Amino acid sequence: MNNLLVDIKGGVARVTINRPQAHNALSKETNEELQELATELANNSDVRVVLLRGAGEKSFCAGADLKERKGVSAEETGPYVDAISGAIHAWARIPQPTIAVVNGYAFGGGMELAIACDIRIASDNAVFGLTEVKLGIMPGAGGTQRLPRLIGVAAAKELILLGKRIDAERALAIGLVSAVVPTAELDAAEERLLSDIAGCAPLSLRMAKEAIDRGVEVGVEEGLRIERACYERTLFSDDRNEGLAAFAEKRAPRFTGR
Ligand code: CO8
Repeated sequence: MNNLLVDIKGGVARVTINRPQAHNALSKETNEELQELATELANNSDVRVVLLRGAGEKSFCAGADLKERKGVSAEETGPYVDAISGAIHAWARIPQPTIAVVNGYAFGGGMELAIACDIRIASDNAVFGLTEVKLGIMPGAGGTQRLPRLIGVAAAKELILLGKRIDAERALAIGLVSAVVPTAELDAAEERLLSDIAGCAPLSLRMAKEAIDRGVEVGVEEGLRIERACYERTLFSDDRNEGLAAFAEKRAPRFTGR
């Protein structure tokens, strides 16, 4: 891939948007690669968890590639915006847990990509913003839908309707990120999360994620039915038997994902 670095090892897929000269902005090709990769990762049963970050220390991702976009003709606009929204929605559909490691600016589509992930941690120099209203557009790749579900309607409206840029400390206060650490400690924070996740059964993680993601879209009764169906997928799994055996034998479980 020309714009992404991908390293898959020990069940962990580390993906880096590698356009530091453009603050990791989302060119059409980057979006196509992100979408293709999301599908590949979703179908890779060896991958237990996916990490996403931006190259360098300045930016996670500065959103749509505004320079490229300026040259896009009226006829090309449809496929162009489909590429960015398609990439971000594909990322949200990855069934394994996804973690955005926000190492700097996350603006526009970059912030939409971060909120399409399950967990976000940030460096203390991170800045978040859905800045689209300042550019004559509006968030169109999930920003108006995923952000209110994450942080509530009032806080989401404040950010979106003012095109406001907020720092990492405020992002933590409103629940947009779960941890903020100095840039130099970001790798260690990432490792702690990975180590926590390594102790969890992969199928349990997928099923719990599916129950949450589908459940928030429906009423509680329907949500409870979804939860039960997902629960039953874990109930008859090898990992459930392994979890019980490990508890009885006072040892760490060896989960296989089956
Ligand atoms: N696209 C392309 N190039 C960029 C972008 C970008 N988004 N951001 C920065 N760059 C480039 C600059 O043009 C500059 O290039 P050059 O060196 O050739 O002049 C280089 O990166 C360095 O940038 P700066 O000199 O500006 O660096 P600073 O450190 O001063 O500032 C910022 C960095 C804060 C990131 C600043 O560049 C900035 O504010 N960028 C714009 C951020 C923004 O508003 N993003 C939102 C874009 S809109 C969007 O994402 C909409 C998605 C909607 C999807 C809808 C689908 C249906």
